[in-house]
Amino acid sequence: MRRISLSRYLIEEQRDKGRIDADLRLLIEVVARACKRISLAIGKGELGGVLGSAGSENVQGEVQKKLDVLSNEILLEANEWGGHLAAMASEEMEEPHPIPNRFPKGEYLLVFDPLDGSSNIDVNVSVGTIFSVLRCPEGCEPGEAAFLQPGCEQVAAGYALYGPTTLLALTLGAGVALFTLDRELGSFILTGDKLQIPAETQEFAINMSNQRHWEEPMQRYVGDLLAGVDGPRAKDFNMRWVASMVADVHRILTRGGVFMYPLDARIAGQGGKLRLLYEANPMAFIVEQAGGAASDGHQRILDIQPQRLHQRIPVVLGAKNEVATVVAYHRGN
Ligand code: AHM
Ligand code: MG
Repeated sequence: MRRISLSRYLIEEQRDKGRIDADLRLLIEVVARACKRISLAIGKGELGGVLGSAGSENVQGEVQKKLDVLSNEILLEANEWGGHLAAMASEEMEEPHPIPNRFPKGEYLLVFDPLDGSSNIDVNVSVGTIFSVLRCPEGCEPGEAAFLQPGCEQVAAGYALYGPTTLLALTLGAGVALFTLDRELGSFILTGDKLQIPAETQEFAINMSNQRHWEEPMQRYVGDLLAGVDGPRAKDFNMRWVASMVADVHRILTRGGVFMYPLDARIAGQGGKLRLLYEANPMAFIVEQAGGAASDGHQRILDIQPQRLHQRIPVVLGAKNEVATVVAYHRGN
């Protein structure tokens, strides 16, 4: 593997492969730079005074952590002035964030969950940033309607994982590349390319404590996994749950598996737990680009037409054959 920097990787994608234009290259560079700042802030922990609650709530009524607010501000500030964006939308803000008039505007829309898995911050467990890039439809004001595009329209998506190492996974629609942050150099260096998720797996990720609230097909599916070698699946399954989607999805990109956050009777009214635009779509794009699949239990996530900016949906993603099995249980097969 050529140990090239993210900058060189993006230049080659633009100049040699013609896959991206200069604005998209700049956009990804700026997002990556913002992720480095977030990584630094997280790394300081208690010493940086960034742990704990911010004393506010976001649009979904969830308590915001100081790092939720800080990460959101870092991403907004970094991306406002470059001239590559028409607007941004964030899990932490009710309305899309327009580009201030003093700056030029571009044709892209940036969507992000600035700090995913933030319940893990205070216990020093991995968290991440998830982002997705869309084109602003021509002649469309960059308000909420501009963002309501199905995930198959994404031109890029990625996540930064703030774990023992800080990683950046990126897709530009032609496979998934992985970069590791060299903390001394301050650069993301290519350490994985064309990542592939094996079609079969014996490992699943789900919050088992919600079992009694799931719909019948999911109860039956997980029940059959737990029955192991003596059950209908005739093999033993292992389970992992970090409760940071970025970390759980990254494990699946690294060693396979299936991740599920199904519909739950307590949250059925809101459609699920995870957000379509900020979490499900970018992760579904990445997983499909690595040969996996992503479904809401019935249909391909990337085909879903969003109705609202903060829409939530059930999510099943990872090993292609295992996702197909979950869909088959939902069909009653
Ligand atoms: P967040 O964006 O508010 O952090 O919520 C999303 C997170 C995901 O990272 C993770 O998969 C899930 O919520 C964990 O939920 P739970 O605490 O119910 O296990
Ligand atoms: Mg999140």
